[in-house]
Amino acid sequence: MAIQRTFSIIKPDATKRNLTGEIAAKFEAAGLRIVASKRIQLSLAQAQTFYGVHKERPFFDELCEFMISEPIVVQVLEGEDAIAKNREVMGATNPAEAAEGTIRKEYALSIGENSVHGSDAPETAAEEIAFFFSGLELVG
Ligand code: DAT
Ligand code: MG
Repeated sequence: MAIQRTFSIIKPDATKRNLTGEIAAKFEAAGLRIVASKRIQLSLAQAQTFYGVHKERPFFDELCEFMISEPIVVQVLEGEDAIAKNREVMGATNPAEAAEGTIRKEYALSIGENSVHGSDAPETAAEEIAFFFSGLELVG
């Protein structure tokens, strides 16, 4: 498997509880290099665009309100098989189903307030990285 880049968000529930460093340490311990990182606060329109694929889902409004409730940390992670590796480190969407040692098992509060986002495929990773970062901000 080749070196890939994936897009990550440390979500409001985690930034609010000062977990940014602990979560970033888990990415690094898994062999993922943080090649871009910034703390931002999304507007409602940005959150709705980012999660547009979920706009028909019953939790969409709640999800967008949550994502704008506090600052977030957006990052680009690079490494061997980075998309799948990051999803593995994150754990299942629902923390009740997440494996031991995963970020969501350790830190997530609920299925909605689940501490991290990670891209699910090469196409979405490329789109999500381009939504938040310019090429100049990616320092491999
Ligand atoms: P993931 O973040 O694991 O890729 P997803 O893409 O299916 O999961 O959903 C995006 C986010 O939407 C998820 O991280 C939290 C929220 N969400 C998903 N299912 C939910 C549900 N049943 N109730 C509340 N929020 C939900
Ligand atoms: Mg997803």
